Amino acid sequence: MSNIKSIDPAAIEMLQVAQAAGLPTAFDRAERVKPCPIGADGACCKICSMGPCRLVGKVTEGVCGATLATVAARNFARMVAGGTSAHSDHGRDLAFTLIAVAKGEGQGYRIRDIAKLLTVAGYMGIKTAGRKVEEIALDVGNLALEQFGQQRGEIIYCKRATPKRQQLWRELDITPRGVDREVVETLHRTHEGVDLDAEHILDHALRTALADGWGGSMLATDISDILFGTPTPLQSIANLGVLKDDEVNIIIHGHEPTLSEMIVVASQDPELIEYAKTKGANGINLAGICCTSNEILMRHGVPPAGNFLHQELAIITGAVEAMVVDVQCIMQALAGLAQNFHTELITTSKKAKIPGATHMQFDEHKALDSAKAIVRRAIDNYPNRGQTHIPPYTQDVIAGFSHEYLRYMQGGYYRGSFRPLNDAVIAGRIRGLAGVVGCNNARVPQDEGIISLVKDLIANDVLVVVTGCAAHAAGKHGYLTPEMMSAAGPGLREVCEAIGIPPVVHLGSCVDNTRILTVLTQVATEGGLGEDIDDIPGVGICPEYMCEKAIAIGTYTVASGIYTLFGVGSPVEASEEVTHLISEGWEKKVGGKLEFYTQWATILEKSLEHIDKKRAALGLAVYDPNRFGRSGDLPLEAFFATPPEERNLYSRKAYTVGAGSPRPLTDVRG
Ligand code: BF8
Repeated sequence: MSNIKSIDPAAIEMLQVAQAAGLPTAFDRAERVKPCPIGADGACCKICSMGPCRLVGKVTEGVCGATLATVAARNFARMVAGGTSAHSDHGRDLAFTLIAVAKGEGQGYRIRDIAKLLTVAGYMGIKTAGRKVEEIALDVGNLALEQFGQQRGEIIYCKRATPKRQQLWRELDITPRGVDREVVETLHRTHEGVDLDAEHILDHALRTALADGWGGSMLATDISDILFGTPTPLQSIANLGVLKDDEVNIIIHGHEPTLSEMIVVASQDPELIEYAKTKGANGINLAGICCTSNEILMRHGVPPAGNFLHQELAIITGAVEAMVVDVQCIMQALAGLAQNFHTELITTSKKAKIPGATHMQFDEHKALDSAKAIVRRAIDNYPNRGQTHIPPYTQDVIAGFSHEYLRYMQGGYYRGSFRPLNDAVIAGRIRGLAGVVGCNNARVPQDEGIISLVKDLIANDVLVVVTGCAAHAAGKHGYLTPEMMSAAGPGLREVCEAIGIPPVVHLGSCVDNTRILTVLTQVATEGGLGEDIDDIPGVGICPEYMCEKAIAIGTYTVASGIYTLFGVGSPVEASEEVTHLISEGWEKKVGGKLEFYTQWATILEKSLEHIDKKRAALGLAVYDPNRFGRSGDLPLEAFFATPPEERNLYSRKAYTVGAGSPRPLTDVRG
C-alpha cells in the first residue's frame, strides 16, 4: 500500500486546491483523527453503563464477565444489523412508492418494466393472468412490504437460491423469517446479558444478513427495475470533469432512486431549462455521487462525478449550485464546507437532516413537484457562483449491465443462458469470477486497492463485476471500457470479444450486489460448475470497505457460499476465536468464509488460490495462462510496461459538450 491519498488524478488535483484554500477534507481528518485501536479491533464493549469495558492486555473480561469473543461477536452482529437496516429501509421505501404508483398516487412515476413486474409476481406466487398491471403491482408492493414485518416462515425470495442452499439454511436454522424481525432480534440478543455464546451470536448475524441479501436489498433492486426500468448497457463519462462551467450543476448524492429519477425528469423540463437560461446558464447539468449515481448512470447515462471520497471535492470545484442528498454515506462535513462556496446542500429525506443544510422534504406522492422545486432552487443559485476549478479529467464508461442483460447477451431472448460463460470457465479461458465491490475509505489510498485488484484479476483471466463505489473507481480509471480487453489475459479477452462485454462489468449500486447472487445462482443451476454457489470458482472482494452496509453485504455473500475478502482491517481483530469462527468456522457451515487482509497482494494471492482450489474440486482443467492465444494487438506485457499517462487512460482534456458525452437523457415517464 502506498502513502499517497488517492490514485485518482482529479482527486489529487482537487486536494491541492483544497490545501491552497485551507479547506480540510476527510483525507486530512483521517490523518488527524487516529482510529481508536481498541474499538477498531472489536475489543470495546459499550452496551451498558458499567462500561465501556476495554478488553486489552490483562483485561480479558468485562465487568459482567463478557469475554473478548462475546464482545467482538456482539459488535460484529450489530454492524450487520445496521447495514441490513440501511439497505432494507431503502427497499421498504421503494415498496411504498410502488404501492403509491399502483394506486395512481405516485405523481410523475409509472411502471416502466412490466416484464420484470410479471417475473417478480411469479417469484411471489401472485396471479397475473387477466389482471391489470396496477392490480399486480399493488399485490407485489403489498407482499414486498410484508417481507419486512413478517414474523414466521421464510422470506419469500429465499426460494430463488439453489435447492441445496435453501436446505442448508433450513438445517442450520438461519433462513430469515422477516427483515425487521431479524434486525430486532440481533439488537435483543446483543443487549447486555442475553446471547453470550459468540458462535450462536454469529449464526444470527448470518440470518440477519440473509434478510438483507435475499430480502430487503433484493426487493430494492427488483422494485427499482419495475419502476424505473431494468438496466441495459449504455455509454457515459465519469469523474469530476463532468461538471460544466457554463451550466447549472446539480449533484445528486445518496442512495434511493425515487428522488434522483424525478430530478432527472425535472432537469429536462423545457420551462426549467429556459429558466436556467434567464439566469445566464446554458442548461442544467446533472451528475451523481455514490450509489444514487450508479442508479441514474445505469438507467439514464447521467455521468458520475465520483465515489464516496469525491463528495467534498465536488463542492471544492466551486461549480456546484446544489448538492441534493437523501440517505447514507453523506458526510456531515459537507454543510460546513459548502458555506465556503455558493453551493446549497439540500436534504430531502424525512429520515435525514444535517445542521446547516436546507431541508426540502421529498414526498413520493408529489414527486415531480418536489423535484422541480429543488431544480428551480439550484437555478436561482447560479448567479451566485464565484471562481471555479473543475479538474479536466473524464473517462468513458460503459455501464448498466443487469443479470437479465448478461443472460440475453449469451444467446438473445430465444436462447439466453449462462452456458457460454460456464463453458468458458470449464475450459479455463476464464479462470474464475470475482465481484469487486464496496466503498472508499479515507484510511487507505482512494481507489488503490480496487484498481490494483481489478487490474491483476483481469490480467489473470478472472472476469470481474463491480458495484457501488468500486464501480465508480473502475469507471474513473478507464476499466469500464471495451478497450480494457487489452489488459485482460488472453482467454478472458477472447470470451469478452466473442460475447461483447468488457472484462470489468458494471452491475450497479450496492443494493445491486443481489444481482451477483442471482447471476451466481443461475451459473450454479446452468450445469458443469457444481450445484451451488460455493462450488463455483469465484470470490467476493471489498478492498476499501468503510461502513456497516459493507459488513452486512460481506456476511450475506458468505452465507450464500462465497469466499469474501475485505481490505482495510478486521473489526474482530482482537479475538482469535471470532476471527476463526467467521473464517474456517463459517466455511464449514455455509461454504463461504470472511477474511480481512491489509495488503492488496495478499487479497489477490488468496483469491487466485481459492479459485484454483475450486477448479480442482470440480475436476476442471488446471488454469494455464499460455493455453489460449492472444487475439489482440497490444501484448499484455507491453501494456503494463507503458506509463499510465501514455495508455490514454487519463484523458486530461477539457470537457466539451458532445465529445464523449452520454446519450441523451431519457424521460422516465417514457
Ligand atoms: O452503498 S460503496 S461508500 S455509496 S456504502 Fe457508501 Fe460504500 Fe460507496 Fe453506496 Ni455502498
